Amino acid sequence: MPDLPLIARARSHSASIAYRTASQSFTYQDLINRSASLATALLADTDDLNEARVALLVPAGFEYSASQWAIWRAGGIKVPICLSATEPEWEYALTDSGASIVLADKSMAAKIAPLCSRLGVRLLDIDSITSAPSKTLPDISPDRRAMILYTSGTTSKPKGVVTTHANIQAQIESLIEAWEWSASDRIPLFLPMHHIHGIINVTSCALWIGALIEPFPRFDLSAILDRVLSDAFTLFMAVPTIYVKLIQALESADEKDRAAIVAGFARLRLMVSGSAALPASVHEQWTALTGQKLLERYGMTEIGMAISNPYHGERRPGAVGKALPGVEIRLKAESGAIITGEDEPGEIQVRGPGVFRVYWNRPEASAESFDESWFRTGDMAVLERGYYRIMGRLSVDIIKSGGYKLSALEIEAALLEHPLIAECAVIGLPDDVWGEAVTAVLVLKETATLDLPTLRDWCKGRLSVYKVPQRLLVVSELPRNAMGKVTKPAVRALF
Ligand code: MCA
Ligand code: AMP
Repeated sequence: MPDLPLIARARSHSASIAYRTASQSFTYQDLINRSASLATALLADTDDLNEARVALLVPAGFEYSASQWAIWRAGGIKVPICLSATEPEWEYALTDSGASIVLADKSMAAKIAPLCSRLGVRLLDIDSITSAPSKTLPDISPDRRAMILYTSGTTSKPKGVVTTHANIQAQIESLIEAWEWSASDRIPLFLPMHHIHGIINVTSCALWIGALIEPFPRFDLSAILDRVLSDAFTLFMAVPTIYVKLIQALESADEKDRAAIVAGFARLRLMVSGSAALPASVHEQWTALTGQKLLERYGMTEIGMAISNPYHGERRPGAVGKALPGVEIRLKAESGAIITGEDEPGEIQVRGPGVFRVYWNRPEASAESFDESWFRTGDMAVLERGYYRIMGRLSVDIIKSGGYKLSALEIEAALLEHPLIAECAVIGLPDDVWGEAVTAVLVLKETATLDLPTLRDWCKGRLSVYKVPQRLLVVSELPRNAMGKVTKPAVRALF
């Protein structure tokens, strides 16, 4: 039976190193073998998972990718969930996706076991699975659904973005071509593995081409800088917040250290920024420090990467470049007209083989997100001298903080559970490090008082750390329009 293309490709570079840490290396053959064992355990006494949803709760690294391949080779749909999410957030992802299995490593398994037993979900601890004899694995067609990624949007709760194997392959091949990935590339991995940036741009591209990944348990600045110094990498991909943190670190380093680290960065073949707007000032500061011109690109969970500055040619600060290979872009004006010239802003709409199928179990939201065959991103852009420039989002209820997309509505719903909060409005305010800072404007119940540390403390266990408000303003009433509706621009004007 034919292998999934990514497995067939891995066989062709089976002896190369796929993952390397300070203490261990794993080859592509190790990935093939380990994923076969895990797939066998997942299948138990069935022949095919037939698109059963398998939630993945494994830290970034060899075992994560082996687990991902195992789910796919067994015929399941991978639902990666955030390692640091709260129990209510995990419960939502498991119940919304209808996951029947959770695949976790030993330490995460211990944390999620009570939830699994409450929900009646099978929990498989990968550390308890040694090299089981591998059974015959099912034939997987490219049209089969492969992944559900939860993304926040204009609805309170995150929606599950469903992509097929063919969608994922198209997303990978587009980046391999545009950014000239090769088997000799080496890339650090420090991004979360429940979002496309870490899953597709870093690991899937690397594993497709036979490159090497060096995983870090978290964004550990000094460990990463150490490895940059040792020329461990050829490629580097990060969100703008990380570049801001790198600049701060370099500026506070002593002269000798700074010169050595800067020289390390200067030797990289390519450094990419994305997931949120890279301020032109950060782009320029990075070039001034290292001589590297960051390549900024634009993407979205629903479509993969869509627009990119070129690998060869001008990388323009403040702009995201042109459509990537295989991706069609159009701008649609508020009037409904398709924009054909430059300098006129419109909504970015995207078409191509990488674009997702539907939101899981949400036919209405799925239908609304397409304009005929074009996906409506909700982002505004303008074409200037041949390059797209992102102007912002159509919805005020979407916040981007540290590269994470957050729903103001979801945070508001959580805050309204607080016994002292009568009303609230959540907005994102510009922030030099995080891009936007989650900001809560509250009306408290009579005579109540609440300060930011107390509110943040209360949020722990309810909201992931990056959703917890960073700023707080208490008011006696929220600004409303004539219809009585809270108006976010007026809330913003309070600052
Ligand atoms: C954490 N902290 C924050 C935030 N997050 N403060 C303000 N705003 C935030 N968003 C605080 C914590 O409360 C903590 O405070 C301190 O920062 C350290 O927290 P930690 O989580 O350890 O932070 P970090 O490790 O330094 O994380 C920063 C990070 C991370 C590495 C930039 O946010 C990250 O990995 N972001 C990437 C997300 C991503 O991959 N997005 C791509 C989505 P205290 O010290 O007081 O406790 S995919 C996408 O967008 C599309 C497809 C695309 O185009 O890529
Ligand atoms: P996500 O849902 O996490 O995939 O986030 C996708 C969103 O991130 C897009 O709709 C944009 O709003 C934003 N985004 C991604 N890349 C960029 C970029 N280079 N510049 C501005 N916004 C970006």
